[in-house]
Amino acid sequence: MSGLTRPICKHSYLVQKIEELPRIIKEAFYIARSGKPGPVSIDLPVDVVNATLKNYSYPKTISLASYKPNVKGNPRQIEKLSQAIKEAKRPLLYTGGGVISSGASNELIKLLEKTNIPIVITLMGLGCVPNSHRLFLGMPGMHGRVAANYALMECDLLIAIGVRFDDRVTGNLNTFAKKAKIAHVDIDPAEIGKNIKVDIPVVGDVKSVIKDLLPKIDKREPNDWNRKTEEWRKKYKLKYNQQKNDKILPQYVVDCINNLVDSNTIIVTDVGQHQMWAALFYHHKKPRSFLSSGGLGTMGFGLPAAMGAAMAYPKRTVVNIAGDGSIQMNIQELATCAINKIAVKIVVLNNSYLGMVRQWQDIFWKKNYSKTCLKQGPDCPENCRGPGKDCPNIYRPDLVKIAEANGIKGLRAIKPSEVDPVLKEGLKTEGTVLMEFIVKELENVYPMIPAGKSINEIIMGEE
Ligand SMILES: Cc1ncc(C[n+]2csc(CCOP(=O)(O)OP(=O)(O)O)c2C)c(N)n1
Repeated sequence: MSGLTRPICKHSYLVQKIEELPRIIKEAFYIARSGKPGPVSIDLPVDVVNATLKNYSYPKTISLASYKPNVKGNPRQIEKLSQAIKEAKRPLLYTGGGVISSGASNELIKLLEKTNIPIVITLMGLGCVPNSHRLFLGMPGMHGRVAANYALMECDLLIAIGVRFDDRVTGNLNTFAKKAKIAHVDIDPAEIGKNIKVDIPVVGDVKSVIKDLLPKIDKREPNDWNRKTEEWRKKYKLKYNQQKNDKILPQYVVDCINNLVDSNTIIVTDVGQHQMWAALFYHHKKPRSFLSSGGLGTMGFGLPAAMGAAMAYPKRTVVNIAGDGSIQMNIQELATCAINKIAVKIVVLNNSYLGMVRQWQDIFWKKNYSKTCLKQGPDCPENCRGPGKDCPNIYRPDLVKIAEANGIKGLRAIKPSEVDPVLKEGLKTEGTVLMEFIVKELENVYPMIPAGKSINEIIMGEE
């Protein structure tokens, strides 16, 4: 087991003697929570589980020779960064999950206020600064906002904080932020220089580094660059047109959620198109309030993660925005919710497809919708090009019935006019509720920069 978990965990322990257990537990929690947080696995063989340890105590201190996270940034590197900010004409902040892990939102907002530097925030960082902040340009990358991507293309100083230059953000590395000097602040030295050459590396905890940086920089007034980025933000708005559609648009459902929940709400997503619509259209207000599986995004993450959030914060509303594919990965947990009274509000954006894969088949594989239609049945043509008017296959699983069979309330909206009432009823109902929204099947997430391409190859999508 420890061999299996080692490559996918931050650390893996195999307890061989019961006497080791207190030290291992103490170390495991320390490793999991410190530095760059990550899972630690403790493998307990059955003889250890059955053994008894008398008079145990946890060690008071921890000393791990090979693990000493460097919290304090090097003052000379911080000085270099402050100098670069002074000299830059077109600086840009590129921030991510590290800001949230480090609890550095307040410090980051102070940095924004003092410097007026525009900011882009990755999927894992959403909420570290509220979307409503005047300097926020949006999420960057493959499904990011145009303004955020144009800013990455044109900046002359990129201040990357708690990010990892993920390929979904950078696209083609040969053209990414080509005009910029790059500074990278991260607690994990292995992240620095991993994907991109960095001019000013700063190894340290994000919060500590920003705190040290703040007194070293002068107030910076908005300039032409601010006006330019603001112009892009106003010109390239995220849009959808529910009025023009008789089918429910997924973006509209997310927008309606915005109007009905308070700022304490925790949004949890699965993986797919719905994840991108939640990231783009939800009004993120606070850190640690948007849980999503980034990187190797795993379908089925949403419901269990939402259950964990609901158990940790029983007074906060927890909404799991899921796809009809993802929800079925761990749908058995509906019973766990019912038995343990775990209140998760599940919003399924049901497009009858593994939508994100279908979108790629649509754009890059000549609409060869292979194995992505979830209502596929025996009469389906081998190379279906999408649901024709007479599609005979309506074997879509009835999610409302599945919810009810597990002792959970199920609601469904088919027409746009039903979206708001269903959400209102679902959100005010106590306990777990599954709300199914039958959305337009072939809607795509735009804008989109195809994998490995440059920002100027962006596909804007239809009006
Ligand atoms: C466990 C797992 N299998 C496969 C994938 C690849 N994948 C990414 S998105 C996606 C489709 C998700 O479909 P759905 O949950 O219905 O969401 P939609 O894209 O339709 O919103 C798939 C298959 C994945 N991310 N995780």
